[in-house]
Amino acid sequence: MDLTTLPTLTALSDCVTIVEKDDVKIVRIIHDKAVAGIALHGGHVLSFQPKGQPDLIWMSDNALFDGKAALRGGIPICWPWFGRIAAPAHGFARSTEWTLIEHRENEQGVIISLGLETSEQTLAIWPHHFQVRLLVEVRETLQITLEVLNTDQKEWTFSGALHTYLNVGDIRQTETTGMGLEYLDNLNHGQKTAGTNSLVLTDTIDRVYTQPNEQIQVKDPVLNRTLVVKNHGHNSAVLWNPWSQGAQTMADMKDDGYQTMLCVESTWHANRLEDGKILQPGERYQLSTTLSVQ
Ligand code: TA6
Repeated sequence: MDLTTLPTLTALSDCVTIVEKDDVKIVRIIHDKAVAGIALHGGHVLSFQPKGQPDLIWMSDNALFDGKAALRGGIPICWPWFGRIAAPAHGFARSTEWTLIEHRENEQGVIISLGLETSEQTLAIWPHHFQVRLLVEVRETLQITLEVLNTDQKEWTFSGALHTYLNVGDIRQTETTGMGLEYLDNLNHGQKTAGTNSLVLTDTIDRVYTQPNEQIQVKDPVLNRTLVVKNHGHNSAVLWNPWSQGAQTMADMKDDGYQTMLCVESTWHANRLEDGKILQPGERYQLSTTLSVQ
């Protein structure tokens, strides 16, 4: 997504400005090492372009920047749950306004910190007290860390994902390795299945890999690069592409949008809300992902 043409609302420093697209405010970073953008709506990374590279992140041309809907593409923050185990799907964090807490920069890059806390609105959906920080570190690589803190008197459980949409030249020529072998197949009632190490997609896929390698590699001969994804604090990694039949059902994705995207997600997966990761009062937990070009 080209952020450079969006008009500036406020300049926060030499590298960091607040810009606006339709009804969504965006923290825009223009640094020697990379250009990036994070929407305050959803705490959603929209773009990450290290110098000399096409965007690592895919954004839908039809994404709705109305400040209400979750944005299609980018890195949606799925929290406090992943999937459709409660409503709204993938939790409320991706469709809630976050606050800009801090920005820092040096010659290596820029660090942005966003926050989300309990409000009447969140309590109506999920009756627990929390504080969440999203640390976005924009350098030659992109690192995103979601840190959740239980500020309640009682324990609660959560699941979630950093639901990264990677930008690829042609999905049919893209080879993914490192997802591990065992997966739960969401296209077959979550059935536990044994897979292969190398994946070149020819149809829709929606899988929760339960034993991913430390590094996942996405080899893209069209853009002539290999993307490397390193996740931490996860219990699984999700691979998703809706293919043409899925894209046709989504108003915020063009029919051919699936051809240039692949979701590789850092996930804490649970089949039910109550089976999620337990967090005691005062306890913190971090889920992160790092993207780089090899
Ligand atoms: O992460 C894969 C997935 O959970 C799929 O099942 C698919 O529906 C996708 O996320 C997108 O979900 P969304 O609610 O953004 O349409």
